Amino acid sequence: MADLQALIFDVDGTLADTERDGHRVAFNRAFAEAGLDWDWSVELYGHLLAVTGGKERIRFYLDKYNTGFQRPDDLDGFIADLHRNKTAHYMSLMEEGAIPLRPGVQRLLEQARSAGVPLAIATTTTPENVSALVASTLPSGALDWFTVIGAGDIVPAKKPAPDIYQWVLSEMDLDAKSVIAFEDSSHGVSSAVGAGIDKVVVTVNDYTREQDFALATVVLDQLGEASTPAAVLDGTAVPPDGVVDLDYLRLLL
Ligand code: XBP
Ligand code: MG
Repeated sequence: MADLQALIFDVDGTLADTERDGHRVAFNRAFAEAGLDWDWSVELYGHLLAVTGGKERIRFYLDKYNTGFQRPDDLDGFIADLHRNKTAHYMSLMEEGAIPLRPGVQRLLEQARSAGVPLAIATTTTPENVSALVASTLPSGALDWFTVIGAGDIVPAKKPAPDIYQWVLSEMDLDAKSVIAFEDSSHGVSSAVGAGIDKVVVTVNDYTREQDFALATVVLDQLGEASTPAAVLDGTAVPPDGVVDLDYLRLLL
């Protein structure tokens, strides 16, 4: 059994349910401010999540769902401006405390810190968004709980490509077989597994529940607290009392 060297967390959908009431709302506010009549409904946004990365998602929307839009000559610049404004709106939403952490997240982060197990982040979202979420949900200075934060355009290819997990593993000089990744989506699992991580704990949400998680180690509805125990949706490793803790994770490894 390898020694557990780090826990690597995805952000959107895993640390917090940020997509529907955070990112989606921020995109729509940026569109309205730019005078665009685009409105990403809860349902449409579920389809748009097929592509990770906000700039990439806007382009996908134009290619697939809004082909009649008269594109400006500098489409890249247009999308970059829209996305910059979307990030500002997202950060404001986080400052207002719009989205809490998912059950069990803070408990597990704190347990790992106490036990000296390093924490890291591997996400496709913009780095400022990670800082804003952490600042609005965890104690002051909690960004420093994470040894490495891999986010956004730091790698050229976003999930499901393995690049962001490879980057985090390389920055921390870690063997992929000695870490556990936490994800909410099949793209995230593909990214982690592609980087050689074969222990991936999935906590699903409403957008990802029906996805294919054949490559995940275990699929849960949440990390669990004593008062709200986690349910196993797929896999044989049942967390004792429905609470994902370090003992359980070490057994997975
Ligand atoms: C999250 C994403 C992100 C956010 C939007 O995927 O795809 O793009 O939706 O953030 P994952 P930005 O949880 O797999 O990392 O607009 O900052 O890209
Ligand atoms: Mg995610």
